[in-house]
Amino acid sequence: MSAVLSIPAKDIQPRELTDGFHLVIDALKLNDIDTIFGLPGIPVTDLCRMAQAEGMRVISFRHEQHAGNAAAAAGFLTGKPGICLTVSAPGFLNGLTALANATTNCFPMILISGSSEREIVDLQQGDYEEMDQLAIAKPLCKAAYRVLHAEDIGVGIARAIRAAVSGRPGGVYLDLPAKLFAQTMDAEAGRNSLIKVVDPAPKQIPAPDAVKRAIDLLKGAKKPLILLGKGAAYAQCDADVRALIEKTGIPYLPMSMAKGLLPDTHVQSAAAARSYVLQEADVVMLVGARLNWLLSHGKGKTWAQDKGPKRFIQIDISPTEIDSNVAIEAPLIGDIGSCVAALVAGLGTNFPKPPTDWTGAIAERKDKNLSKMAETLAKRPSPMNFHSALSVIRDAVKARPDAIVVNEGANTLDFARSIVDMYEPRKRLDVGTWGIMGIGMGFSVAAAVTTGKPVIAIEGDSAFGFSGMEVETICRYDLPICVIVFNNNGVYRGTDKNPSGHSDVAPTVFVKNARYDKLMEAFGGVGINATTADELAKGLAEAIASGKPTLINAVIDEAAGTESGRISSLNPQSAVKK
Ligand code: ADP
Ligand code: TPW
Repeated sequence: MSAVLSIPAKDIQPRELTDGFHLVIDALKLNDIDTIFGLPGIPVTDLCRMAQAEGMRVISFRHEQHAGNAAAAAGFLTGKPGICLTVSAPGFLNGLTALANATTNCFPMILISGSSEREIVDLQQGDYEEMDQLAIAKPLCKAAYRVLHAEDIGVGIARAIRAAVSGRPGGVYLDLPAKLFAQTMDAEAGRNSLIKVVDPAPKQIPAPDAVKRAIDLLKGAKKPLILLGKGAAYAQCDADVRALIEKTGIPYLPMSMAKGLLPDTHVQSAAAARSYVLQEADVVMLVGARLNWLLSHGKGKTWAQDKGPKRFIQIDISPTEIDSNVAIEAPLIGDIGSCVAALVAGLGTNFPKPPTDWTGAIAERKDKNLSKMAETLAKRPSPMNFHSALSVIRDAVKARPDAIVVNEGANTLDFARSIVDMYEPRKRLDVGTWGIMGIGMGFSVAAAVTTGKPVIAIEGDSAFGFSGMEVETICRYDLPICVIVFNNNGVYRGTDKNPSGHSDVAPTVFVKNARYDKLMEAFGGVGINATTADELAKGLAEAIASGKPTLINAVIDEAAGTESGRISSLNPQSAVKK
């Protein structure tokens, strides 16, 4: 008999144990992740409770899609993966749209979902919430992993973090079966199994010859243009981006979520002459922006392709993005911080300023368009239209440039993007690459939770409806969010008629004169019904000053705006005349 076994039972010290629940929490905390956005239920209810008990912020939502959107926005704002936690099958599926949207937009997030018993799921024996979640998630995100043993939790979370933030950021799915949470192991072995991820998003330094190629092309340009995309905002190298723009003197256009990287009022911003510069430029440098539909794929009328092809420089971390739509003459592969710093260093002291006939022509068009816009914004029609309501918000953001603007809708989006100037980086969150509706309240909650700054959500009435129930979440956590619903009684406008004579209203029409403000009041927030620009201005100023959850129902002319806003041309047309 061995000596160990001869120790009397009363003298054996119980060993300290840990379990799956605690290992997940410890692994997240070890990697400086302090917030979970989620929705409790079997098998993650205790995980939510314990995470809170262990000092994490656990923000519970009313629907997983909004928790997922919050995680994605937190990822964009902080550069750390946002965490969304859901239950199995339906909860997982509800979170999946947000995961796919995050991946599409290159935002780092991790969707962690509980799942049912593998043995039963794989034999399809009908478990509670049975679903092969890993297989379903895989094509919709950047990476997907499942952890079956408590001792692998550290590795699973480390891999998920690295996959989310390294290279082109994106969404990662982490499948945690219910049984894993209760698995126990020795506490010290558990601690030792965790991994603190070292250098999760390693710098990628561009090759010197690629830098030289880009600078040479820029130098030779007669009409150069720089396009800043949300990748440049995400990269958090604001001073270098500004130095690149200002040292070269090249006019630039910000994509919507790159607004504020430099103040929209910057003398080199060509936003107010957008169509002109896209058509006229001869060399275009893309910085963290893809030539997708939002940029008309780099071809066609928008780019005056008939006048000859443009020459492109593209900075991106993803080598396969290059040549995706048109030929890129000078690809610059690396992280934007390193690439922009290398360009700035390579400019030297005698980099030629762009020709004054180019900058002068832009300035002339800008001045004309801006004074036309100022005239429109000064009008005070009754009822309000998009311009008069947005001019009020424009002033409010000017007064509080640290406020974060969240924006969705069709006309509400298009007009706000061009009317509401942004002054600081990463202050604008919107529908992104998909033009997805439903990000409003999730993004707003994340913005408030991660920054503590005031949030102004500019929402079409249809857009708001996708996540409207989360006003309860906003009130529950007492977040400084002012939601402004542009209420024009329908999807796009509220004027459609049912041609059939049936009493059903047209498919784009909502209940007339709805009072969205009452929704906020139902949960203890402040509701305001604004029928004039003055009422809107007063309500918004009070909301920002008080920091109280507020919803302003801004009554907008139901005939204002256009179908689908600025992208009407994407609507397929029927050839059949009735
Ligand atoms: P926008 O919609 O503003 O035009 P996109 O989402 O189309 O922007 O493009 C963002 C691009 O930025 C993506 O191609 C992505 O690979 C790239 N990107 C994201 N983060 C970085 C980074 N840190 N360094 C370099 N490129 C990045
Ligand atoms: C997930 C299609 C694009 S814009 C929009 C819808 C339904 C709403 C427009 O009405 P709204 O805006 O918000 O009242 P406004 O400013 O013109 O008055 N489902 C998803 N995403 C999209 N993009 C749609 C549907 C859509």
